[in-house]
Amino acid sequence: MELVHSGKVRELYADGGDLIMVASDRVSVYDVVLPTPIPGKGRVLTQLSLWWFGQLDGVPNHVISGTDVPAEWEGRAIRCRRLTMLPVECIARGYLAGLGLASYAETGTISGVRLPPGLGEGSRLPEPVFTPTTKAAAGHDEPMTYDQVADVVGGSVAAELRRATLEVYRRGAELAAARGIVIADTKLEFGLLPDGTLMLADEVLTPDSSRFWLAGQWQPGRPQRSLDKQYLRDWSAGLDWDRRPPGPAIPADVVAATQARYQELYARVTGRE
Ligand code: PZK
Repeated sequence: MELVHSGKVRELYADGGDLIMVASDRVSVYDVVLPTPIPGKGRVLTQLSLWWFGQLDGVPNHVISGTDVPAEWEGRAIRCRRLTMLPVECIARGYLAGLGLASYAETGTISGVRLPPGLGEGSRLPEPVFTPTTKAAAGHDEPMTYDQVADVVGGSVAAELRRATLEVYRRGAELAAARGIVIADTKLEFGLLPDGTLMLADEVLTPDSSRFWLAGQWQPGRPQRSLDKQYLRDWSAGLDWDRRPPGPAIPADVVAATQARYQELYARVTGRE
C-alpha cells in the first residue's frame, strides 16, 4: 500500500480510492516521539475514535469501516473516504488550558473571540468557543479568526465548520461529563466530498486530540492533571532531559502505568472493557 502521509504517531495509506489510517503505539511528550512504544495505545485510540464516530450520528464522517483493513493492522486502523481536507484545525474549547490560556493571558481573546476577565488556568468558559488555527506544515499552528477562516474556505463552509465543531464538542463533553470526565478542548479536522458535503475526518475525541480531566479532580486556578499523558509528563519532568529529541526510553513500570491509563479512559468513556 502506498504511504501517503506519516505523522508523529500515525500513518495514512492509500488503498484504491480509499485511505487507511493506522494508529501506532508511539507516544509523544512535549512534541517529541519517545523511543519506547506503549503497547495497545494505537488500538485503544482507534477503538475510542470509532466509538465516538458511532455516537455522533447526524454528523457525517469519513469512516468506511473499522474492520475491513489489512490483518496486520486489525484493531488499530480505519478505512476512510478520501476527502479534500480543509486547511483549518477546528478547535472547540470549554475550559482554558494550553495555547488558549496563553492567548487569553496575552490579549483577553482566543482566535479573535473576547472572553470575560478574571479567567485562569483550567477555568470553565461561559460557553464553548470555536478557536480555529492554521495547519502549519512545519512549526507551530497559529490562531485564526473566524473571518480568516471564512476568507480561506468561504463564508458558508466557515459557518458549517463552526457549527459542526461546537456540536461535536458539546455532545462529547456532555456524554463524558455523565461519566465523570471533563473534555477541556478538542481539535477536529474536516474535509469535503466532491459534491461539497462537509465530513468529519481524522480522529475524534481521543487523548491525542483532546484534553481529558477527571471531573472529581478539576480545580481551576492551577494546571490540571490530564488523564492520559500526565503520568509520562510527570515522569519525564523528573529526568535530566531538555525536551529536545531524542527523547528518553520509558522504563517498564512507567509503560505499564501509562497503558493502564489509556485503558481506563477507554473503559470510563465507553463503558466497555
Ligand atoms: C488526511 N491527514 C492527517 C496525517 C494520519 C493523518 N479522509 C481523509 N481524506 C484525505 N486526507 C486525509 C483524510 C483524513 N483523515 C488526514 N492528512 C490527510 C494525518 C498523518 C497521519 F494518519
